[in-house]
Amino acid sequence: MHRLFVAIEIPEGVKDGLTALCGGVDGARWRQREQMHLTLRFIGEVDGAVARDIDDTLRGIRAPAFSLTLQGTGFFADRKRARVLWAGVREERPLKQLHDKIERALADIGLEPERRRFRPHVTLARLSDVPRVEAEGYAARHGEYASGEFTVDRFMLFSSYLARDGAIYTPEAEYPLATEEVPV
Ligand code: 3AM
Repeated sequence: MHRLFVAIEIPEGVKDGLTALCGGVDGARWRQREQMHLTLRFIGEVDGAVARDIDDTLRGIRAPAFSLTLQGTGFFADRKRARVLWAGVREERPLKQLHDKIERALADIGLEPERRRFRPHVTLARLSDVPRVEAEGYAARHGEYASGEFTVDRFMLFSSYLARDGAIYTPEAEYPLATEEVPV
């Protein structure tokens, strides 16, 4: 079985800025640079035949390259506890369009639809037992964060291996996005 997800890689220079955001909250398990990415679609455990179907259908996606800027920080929380600290994105539309194409391609091969709304973010930390107010303070302190603009000219299929001291993410396949106008 393979535990798979679709994501965009973060350039090393942008990771420098993200790494600088990783500190100052007790109870945060900060992401290592090699764990940083922007998830487009979590797939989960599939067998080898389904993994090959996934690769085929993702390879058939035609979508344009686009520019992306990370901006701001925030958190996901339940009622009392914050669970995840993240960096956000400035302009969600191109990501959502790519996400929707991926969702349709996966539905075409029979995968269950993702019911949760897509909220693009780069996870910076997972939290255990951190009160909401701590995360609110963190997000307020780093509200001015913005990366430089970078080009997204491919997306990736990753596998995730849950090791004892954190997840190991391995790129399994890459899918180019079109960087030139297609003549009509
Ligand atoms: O990239 P981030 O950190 O946003 O939280 C997991 C991680 O997201 C998420 O998939 C990414 C790669 O592991 N993930 C793990 N299990 C999940 C699930 N059951 C999940 N997302 C949705 N449903």
